[in-house]
Amino acid sequence: MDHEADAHRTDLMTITRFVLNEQSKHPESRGDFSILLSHIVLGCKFVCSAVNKAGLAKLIGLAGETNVQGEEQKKLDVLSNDVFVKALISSGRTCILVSEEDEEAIFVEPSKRGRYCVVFDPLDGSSNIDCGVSIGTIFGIYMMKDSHEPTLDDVLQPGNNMLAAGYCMYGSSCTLVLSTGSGVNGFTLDPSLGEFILTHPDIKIPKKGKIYSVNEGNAKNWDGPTAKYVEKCKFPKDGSSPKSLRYIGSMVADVHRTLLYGGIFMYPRDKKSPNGKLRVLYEVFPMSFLMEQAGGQSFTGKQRALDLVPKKIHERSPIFLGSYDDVEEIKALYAAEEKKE
Ligand code: AFP
Repeated sequence: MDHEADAHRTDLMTITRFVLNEQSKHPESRGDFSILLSHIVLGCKFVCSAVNKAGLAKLIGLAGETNVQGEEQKKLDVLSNDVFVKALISSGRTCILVSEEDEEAIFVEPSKRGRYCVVFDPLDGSSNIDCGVSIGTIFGIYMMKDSHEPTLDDVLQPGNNMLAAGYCMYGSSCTLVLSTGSGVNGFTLDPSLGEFILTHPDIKIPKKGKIYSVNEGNAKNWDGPTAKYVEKCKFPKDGSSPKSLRYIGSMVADVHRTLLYGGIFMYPRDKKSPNGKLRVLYEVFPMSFLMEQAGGQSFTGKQRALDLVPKKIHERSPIFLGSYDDVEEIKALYAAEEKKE
């Protein structure tokens, strides 16, 4: 009998225990962040359960509304947004919420207000719901610097100022990946316990990967550096093997694979979309934060993604993120292009 393995199996590191351990490293902490996180975790569990029941509960289908990006909203989007907004406000720890589903930022009423600003996409990849492909929730957390009346400027901060970021993937299992600024850890929901258990401690992205991930259907409109990079992936001239292409079209799933296996995920600008497609505050920043914390990089085609200062809450940006060496290559191609201009 393997007593050591048994001891390990019975000594479960739940996300609550993990966060409390982290909190104890900061004696000045009042536990506000742990409370906020427990409300986010509750939202993720609720959405996970709703996603799993979607077909049965006839939740799939259009809710008849259109979101701020002009996309038709599914019932699950509406539901997930409601759940997260309510969970975040009821935590008593938030002051401003920015959701992909709401055109305007939500300013929490003073009696329920706390110090944190949360930016989130409650159900990213929603066009994949009907065919059962992995989808997810993405979130980023900022803290108000002082106790002034909250304004939009409190969320229009560079990603570098984020305190924490994460995503929850609703796939073959429900996985929550989190960084509070000292590494990245992954937790898997044990449905029988209803608890997220630490299953992927201290995730580090491989320095170089064998996979590139991009919507090649947009290739005819790409700029020079993106086209050159993808050409190099397919027809390397240095004797190395071509890279494999994997693209799900659901950012959480594509980024999760990139984080675990290495490689690069790209949503570049193109002639039709000069700013790409993905949203700075609740897609680009949280994923870039996680990538850097795992030892990778994130680049917009012009600068380090986390240095961007958004001017609008639903702003978009091109993005290249993943293994350090792979992002270095795309950076070199953009630098060469800039020299020519
Ligand atoms: P949906 O929420 O409309 O499915 O969009 C998902 C997404 O925002 C992101 O999760 C994907 O990485 C990206 O869009 C896929 O976009 P393309 O369909 O243009 O490749």
